[in-house]
Amino acid sequence: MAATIRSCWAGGDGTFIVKTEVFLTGGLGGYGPSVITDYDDDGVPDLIATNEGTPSDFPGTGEIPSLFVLKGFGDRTFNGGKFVDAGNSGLGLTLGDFTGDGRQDLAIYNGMSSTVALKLASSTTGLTSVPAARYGVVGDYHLFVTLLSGDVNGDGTRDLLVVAHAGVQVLLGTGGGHMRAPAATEIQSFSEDLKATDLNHDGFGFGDPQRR
Ligand SMILES: [Ca+2]
Ligand SMILES: [Ca+2]
Ligand SMILES: [Ca+2]
Repeated sequence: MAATIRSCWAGGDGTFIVKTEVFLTGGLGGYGPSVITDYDDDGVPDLIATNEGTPSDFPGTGEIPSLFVLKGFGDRTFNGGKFVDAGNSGLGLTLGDFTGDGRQDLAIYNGMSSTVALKLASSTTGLTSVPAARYGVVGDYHLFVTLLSGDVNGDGTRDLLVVAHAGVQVLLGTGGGHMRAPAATEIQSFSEDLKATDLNHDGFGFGDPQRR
C-alpha cells in the first residue's frame, strides 16, 4: 500500500488545483501529522511528516526514523522525500520557537522510544544538522492523542504538552531550547497529579468544579 502527498494551490476562483502528487514508500506503518516549514533554511518551505513505520521496514537500524522530509522546490512541488532520525517511530509533531530566536524549532513525539525530541533550528542550516535532544515521557503510544506547544506557565518560554487519553504531561521550557522533562515521580503517577496542576496560576486546576 502506498501513501501519497498532494500539493495543491488556490486557483483564484474558489477552487484548488492539484499541482503534484508524491507517492511515498516505506513507513507502511503510517505517516502521521505533518507541518510545512523551511527545514533546510534555503528560503523555500518544505514538508515534514511523522513516520510511525514498522521495524521490518528498517532492519538493522535499531530505530524507526521518526520523520519523513520532502524538500520544496518553490514551484509548489516537492522531491520524493527522505527519512530523518529524530527518535523511534514518530506519532506527533509541532512547531514552535523554543529558543526565542525567532526561528521555528520542531518537536516530535516518538511512540516506541517514549520520548519527546526537540530539533532546534540553527541560523545557517535550519533543522538539518541538529541532533534532536530527547526527553523521556510516559510511554504507552496507544494512549497518545497529540503534541502541543505553548507557554502554559506564563514565564515567557514555550512549553510542550503530551496529550493522551489518560491525561496531559507537561515539559516546561527552561530557556535556551532546554526542557524540563516530567520527574520520575510525576511519570509514575502519570496524569492524575498533572491533570490537577494549576498551569496558569489562576488558583484552579484542570477538573476543579469551578472550571467545569
Ligand atoms: Ca527549504
Ligand atoms: Ca528557535
Ligand atoms: Ca513556559
